[in-house]
Amino acid sequence: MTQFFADIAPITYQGPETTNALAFRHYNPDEVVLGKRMEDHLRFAVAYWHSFAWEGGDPFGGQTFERPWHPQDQMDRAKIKADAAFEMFDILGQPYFCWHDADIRPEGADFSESLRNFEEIIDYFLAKMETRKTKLLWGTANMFSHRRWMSGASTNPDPDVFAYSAATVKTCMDATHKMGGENYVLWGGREGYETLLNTDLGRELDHMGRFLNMVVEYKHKIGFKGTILVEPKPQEPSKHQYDFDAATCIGFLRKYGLEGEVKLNLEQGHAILAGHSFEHEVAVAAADGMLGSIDMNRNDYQSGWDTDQFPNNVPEVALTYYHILRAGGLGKGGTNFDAKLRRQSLDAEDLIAAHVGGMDICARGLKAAAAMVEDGGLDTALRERYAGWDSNDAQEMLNSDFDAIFAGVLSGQINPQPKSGRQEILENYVNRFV
Ligand code: XLS
Ligand code: NI
Ligand code: NI
Repeated sequence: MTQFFADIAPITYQGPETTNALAFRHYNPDEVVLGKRMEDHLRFAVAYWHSFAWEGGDPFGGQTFERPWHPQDQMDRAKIKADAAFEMFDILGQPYFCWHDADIRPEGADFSESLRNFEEIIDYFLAKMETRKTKLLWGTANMFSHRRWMSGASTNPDPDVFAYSAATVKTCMDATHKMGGENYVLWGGREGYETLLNTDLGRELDHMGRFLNMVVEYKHKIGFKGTILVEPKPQEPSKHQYDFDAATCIGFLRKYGLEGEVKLNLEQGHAILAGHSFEHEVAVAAADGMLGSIDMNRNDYQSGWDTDQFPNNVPEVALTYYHILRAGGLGKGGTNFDAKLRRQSLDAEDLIAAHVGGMDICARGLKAAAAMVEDGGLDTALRERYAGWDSNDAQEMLNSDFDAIFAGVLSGQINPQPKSGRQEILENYVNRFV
């Protein structure tokens, strides 16, 4: 036992009426929602980087947190960090967690030392996982923090960095595979540009497309059964990122022949940065069968950067899970809290409370979404709105051509009559559930 979470008992479900600040009011893992346990719907994951590697810095100031595993440059402290992380997983009953290589091991003097550190920590994790329920939702490579990645990883103008990226992703895929990870994620924070004055955009996209094909080829070579996921984000840290949003990623995957192999990991804050709602991103991915997993956080609507706060808005979360349920659920994906404390939230208790609150908000959202699915009101409204397309004439029109359609319209048989979109009525309907 580390002393970090010493006074905090495992969190239990106590129902909506409890006044206990460290209890679940809505997240009841065994409660059955639409025929499935809540835990199996939501598949929560802790993000190692925000909860254990981030030190509380922002662009104007450095570290605010003081943790027993700081500074994070030694293997013994990386193990103390792992001990604390797994204690938190136990306290919360977390089914999953996610890591970047750089979150879990200190950087070595060269590639091989970094790899040795990484492999030692992976084995340290594996020993802990033998006696616990917590599994790996996904692993990923941090190819954006160290200065070598400043001009990109697979899109770097320097082929040596492409090579370093390939070797790095190979090691992270190997570790994810060894840990039984259910997905592997690629988020390209520096895969984009600062200025087009120094950027050959077409060449960089081709390199990224080839790189992602190598990821898929390697997945099959080692027999990894998890899903490869790309995580869209429009900007930050790069001025422009190639994986801008779900629609852009889907076009990219098609262009490079990857649509059957790669799905999307969608993040709420990234959706907002791209000028979308989260449910828009989920609906776009679902429409193409590319919904993989979600990173759950919320962004500040005023600040214009990725604030990565824990979710606390039930209506937003409910509509997101509504679209997830309508798409058949998260499958092998999950709800990863890619969310961090505010830098003034110094205590171990803050870290637990943030997750408890996030899990409760998601549970409330899921229950509201499930109630809407069961009630079927939105489905009925959609069916009625598109009912005209159920007729044979309408279906035949899709197989005809402009001349045939033109003849029908000219004859006066077709005379469109506008109908209400009923938006306010539908918004009022949703408010009955959230
Ligand atoms: C950053 C991203 C990152 C990915 C994993 O904004 O959300 O945390 O989820 O590299
Ligand atoms: Ni993010
Ligand atoms: Ni993310």
